[in-house]
Amino acid sequence: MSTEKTLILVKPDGVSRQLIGEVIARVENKGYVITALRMMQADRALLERHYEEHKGKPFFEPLVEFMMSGPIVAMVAEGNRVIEGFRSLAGVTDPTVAAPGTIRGDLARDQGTKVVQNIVHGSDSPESAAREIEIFFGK
Ligand code: D4T
Repeated sequence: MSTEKTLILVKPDGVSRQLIGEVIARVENKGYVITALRMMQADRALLERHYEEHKGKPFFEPLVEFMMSGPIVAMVAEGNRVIEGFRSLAGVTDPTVAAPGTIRGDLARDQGTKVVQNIVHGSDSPESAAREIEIFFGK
């Protein structure tokens, strides 16, 4: 049985706040294995593909601008049920109410910006993970 994969992003707020190591440590301490990793400056075309489900929503343009505002780190983590497991480590989207103990709950808060700045992204299904890993790492 092959183990599951997920795409994790450390967003520009996480990189600028020097939380790359903190995010990686939480993923590795949980027991997942990081099998690919790259730091990059994402461009609009890549982000529009990544966030295509949000096209047309009021936060779409601020989201793309925010994600282009500085470097990001993309990684693939592997392990049984890693998709669900990383989303649990990350906490809910809104950092104000994300549970203490989670990445967003411990490390992020509402900054009063048009888009939520919440340190990390994690794929939400096996289909999204496959699609997103291809966007950031190719086939
Ligand atoms: P990502 O995709 O970044 O892991 O975050 P989530 O899975 O938790 O959230 P999402 O895809 O629904 O949203 C993507 C991105 O948009 C921001 N956002 C989202 C926002 O600023 N306002 C909103 O109302 C929503 C739903 C936060 C994450």
